[in-house]
Amino acid sequence: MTPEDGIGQSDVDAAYEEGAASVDITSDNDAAYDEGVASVMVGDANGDGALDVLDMVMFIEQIVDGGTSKRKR
Ligand SMILES: [Ca+2]
Repeated sequence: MTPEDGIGQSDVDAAYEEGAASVDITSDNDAAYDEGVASVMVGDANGDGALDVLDMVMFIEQIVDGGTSKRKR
């Protein structure tokens, strides 16, 4: 079948792929997620980029201290 306007399925497919790629918001999700996490990672007390029991220990120590070790006065 020859389309009257000269646009075949391959053209439509190519245009679709191009359009899909231009609006693909999932391709950089990991990077965006990591960036977001890094910006709000207030729980990462020891700054190693991970939230784990070591951070809890640091928080507990700060609580036991009354938080004085974190204040600069
Ligand atoms: Ca940590």
